[in-house]
Amino acid sequence: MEKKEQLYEGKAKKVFATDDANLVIVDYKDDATAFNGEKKGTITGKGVINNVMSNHMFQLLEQQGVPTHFVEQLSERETLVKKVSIVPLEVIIRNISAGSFAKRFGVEEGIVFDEPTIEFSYKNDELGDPLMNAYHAIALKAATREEIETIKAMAFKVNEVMKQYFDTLNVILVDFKLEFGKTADGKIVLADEISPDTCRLWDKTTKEKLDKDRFRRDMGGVEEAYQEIMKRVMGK
Ligand code: U5P
Repeated sequence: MEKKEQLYEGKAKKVFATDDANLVIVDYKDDATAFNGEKKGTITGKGVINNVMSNHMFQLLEQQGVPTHFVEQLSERETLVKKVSIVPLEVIIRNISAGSFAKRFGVEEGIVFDEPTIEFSYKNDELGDPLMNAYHAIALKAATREEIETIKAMAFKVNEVMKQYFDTLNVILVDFKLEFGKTADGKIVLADEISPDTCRLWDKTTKEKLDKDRFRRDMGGVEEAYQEIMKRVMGK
């Protein structure tokens, strides 16, 4: 598969065209940002970890019946994926209070919910990804009602698969963000990435944070946390 011109550069990834119009190559960077790009830094080795871990998660989810954009890992940092148009929604599932939920509702972190929650934010950097509900998404033509129902069902399914999987690694899946894409034939598939950048992952025994909150909150031990998750996921 030939890597052609760069189509897009985001905060953590670059996307390149290939000689197949339906496939693109994602190239993961070590660049890290938080708070809508206000905080910038580098997490050495993050690109490799996020690439390998995302591909592992996407393959696990495919086995469990969740369609994803994943095609084939090409190198440590590069993966061939289906070309999709990204649905401009960030879909966040929470099992335990943390982050913006704890702040918005004035509660402490660590409250275990009886049921997972779902929320959407509008993918728009200029506006700071504002929170939105399904009606707003339909009004803005971000997605149709049917697409939103598909996305919701897929997101809860992803949660069930991932919660069980991380439990076997002695990790609690606190919350995470998903993005979905539409293929050329209009099918909704899971896209973007699943990594310590996009999930809150706590050690089950010590409750130690093993995710990007260590970078966001200047807690130190950022690289070590990413490596620890990689070790548990890949067994190395
Ligand atoms: N999250 C992202 N990207 C964002 C915002 C949030 O991946 O731009 C993820 C966080 O890593 C966390 C979840 O797992 O979504 C909820 O974040 P927050 O709304 O509590 O900040």
